[in-house]
Amino acid sequence: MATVDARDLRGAVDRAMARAKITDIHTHLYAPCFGGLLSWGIDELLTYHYLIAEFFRQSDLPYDDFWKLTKPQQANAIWKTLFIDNSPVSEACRGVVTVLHALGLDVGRRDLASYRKFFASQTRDAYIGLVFEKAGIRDCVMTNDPFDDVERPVWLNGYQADDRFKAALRIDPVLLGWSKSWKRLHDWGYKTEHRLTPKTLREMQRFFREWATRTKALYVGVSLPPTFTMPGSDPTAQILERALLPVCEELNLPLALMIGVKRQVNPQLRMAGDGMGRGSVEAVEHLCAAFPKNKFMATLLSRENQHQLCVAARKFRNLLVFGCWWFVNNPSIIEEMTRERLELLGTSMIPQHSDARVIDQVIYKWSHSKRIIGDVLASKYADLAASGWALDEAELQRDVDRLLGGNFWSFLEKKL
Ligand code: FIX
Ligand code: ZN
Repeated sequence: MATVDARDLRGAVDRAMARAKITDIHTHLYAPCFGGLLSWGIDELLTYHYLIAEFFRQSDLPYDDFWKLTKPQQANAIWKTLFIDNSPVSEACRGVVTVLHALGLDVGRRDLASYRKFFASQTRDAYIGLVFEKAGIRDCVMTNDPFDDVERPVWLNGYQADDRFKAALRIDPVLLGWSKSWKRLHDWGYKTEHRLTPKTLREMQRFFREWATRTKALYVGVSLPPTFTMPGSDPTAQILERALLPVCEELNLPLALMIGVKRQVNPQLRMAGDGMGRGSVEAVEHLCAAFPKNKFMATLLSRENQHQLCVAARKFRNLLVFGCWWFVNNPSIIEEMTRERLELLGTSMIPQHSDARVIDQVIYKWSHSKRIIGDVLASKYADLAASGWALDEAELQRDVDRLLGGNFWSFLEKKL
């Protein structure tokens, strides 16, 4: 292939990104067989918990009065408050505008009723294909929770594979709430008790093994509070060390550590009520060093953790940094994180995931992020070109393919 023209680096990056088969490695989307768990459409977009948090900043409506509204009524209130009475400049608000525009709807009319008519004319399964195509993603990874009473029965009886929706086994209740979750495992036939006896640990491992196998999980995931530390004698540390990590090593499954979430800092906001704090990169370093045959993916919620996490990743080949998670998934911070990652890690990282909860969101989360990632990548290539480096088009495509999916899939294959 030809050398990339240094005057057209940005265009070449865009074309490479358009050709890339993107894997969205962390979402809250669901395959069609999970029915109503898969959210889509304008009222779901408008009642996304990010927008609910922003709504309450601009409205004096009592929390309980909002929660009594139907979803369309909530969407109407959010639309009026955040899009009509105020300009939708926040990332989550702009995302809705991006989605409507990408679907060919006239956002200039600001006519919510007409948008509802469009969505009402869609069939869900055809719409999924349209959204994936517009977002330019090939497949995504779900967040699969055996403790979810709606999701679990589908896995036990009724799951239908859809290659666009891969699984990840999410086990927060085990790692963070063992005092309660041991009983649920016991009800499901695992001989567990609250005390972490050898038998309980063996049965917990059977649970991990059976669910990782049942779901064909690509990785195991957990979100952890800013206070998460390792090593430790607390149940979280003990379960990680003595039960979960040996199974992850046995099955060659990465453990995705998502650190920094403070759940329910304002319970009146319900799912919108989670906050964040600065986490401990030392805990990640300890795990990578103490478990050299385990693979770890990590994303941290605090901007203040990002540089240290990149340096930690330079020390451990069993650590793969990924995404601009949640409260750092904003253009100003995505730009900074992508730049420092490329400067410290080269292309050995995963710049983004969407965390989409409503399938339409992948359109905006990816278009907004690809623009920023493309800008930063092109600027790094320009720096190279300024030093005389001639970039081959095939090399550019190779880099982009790796960043947008390839690094993830090769990390899954990696044997330590
Ligand atoms: O723990 C997580 O997977 C978080 O991403 C979610 O809890 C959070 O609600 C979210 O969707 C953020 O984008
Ligand atoms: Zn998430």
